[in-house]
Amino acid sequence: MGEKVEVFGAWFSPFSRRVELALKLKDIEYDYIEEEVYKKKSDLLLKFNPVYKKVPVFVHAGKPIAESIVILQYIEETWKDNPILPQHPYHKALALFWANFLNDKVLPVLIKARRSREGKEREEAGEALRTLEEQLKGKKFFGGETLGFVDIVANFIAYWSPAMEEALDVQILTTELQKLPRLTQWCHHFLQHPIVKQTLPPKTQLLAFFKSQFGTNNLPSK
Ligand SMILES: N[C@@H](CCC(=O)N[C@@H](CS)C(=O)NCC(=O)O)C(=O)O
Repeated sequence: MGEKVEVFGAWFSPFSRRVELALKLKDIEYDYIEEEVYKKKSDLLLKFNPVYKKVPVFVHAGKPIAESIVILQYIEETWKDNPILPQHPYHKALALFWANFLNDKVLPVLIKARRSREGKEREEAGEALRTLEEQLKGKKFFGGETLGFVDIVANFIAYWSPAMEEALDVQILTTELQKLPRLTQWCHHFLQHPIVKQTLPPKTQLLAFFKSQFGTNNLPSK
């Protein structure tokens, strides 16, 4: 497949890094274009993702696709080598179910709990994380022995959310993880993966960015 592959991303974005991780796992060469999403979005980004105006945007042979999970599915269907999803339709559907659970449930409840710092939101986050803990019974990664689609989507649990908590001096995920040995082990395996390591932004830079962007002065009062 000789057509041009481009990723419009942001260095700090876990969503952009999901796409880069999938491409690296499949050994696909791509051009990376850094977007200043919180300063000035480029005309090209607005043209390619007029609905959400967010990164990542994946452009294959000039054709844009937005939303990291949709992009990952496209990559998987286009480049069949080194699959990241199971082949069987049922197992594939389950992987997509858990990927969506991570994006639509776990991520929002962690953000909500971090903002409110109240018991109810904390409990909701704990419950979502315990559900993930159950999924890891007898497994190294969500997909089994090798890192796959669900692990890629879960990247924020291992790196970005703990960094955000450190930057903002909140302990939601960090506290829950102490009670969740499988998820803690999963974080460890994920972070130790040689290709994952290539996609993690430098910690000090990330902490400084989170502090400046989302620090106390920028948080809603409740
Ligand atoms: N659901 C999207 C989320 C993408 C997203 O939130 N991107 C952020 C950067 S981490 C962004 O571009 N924000 C710019 C904005 O909100 O205007 C995905 O999975 O790709």
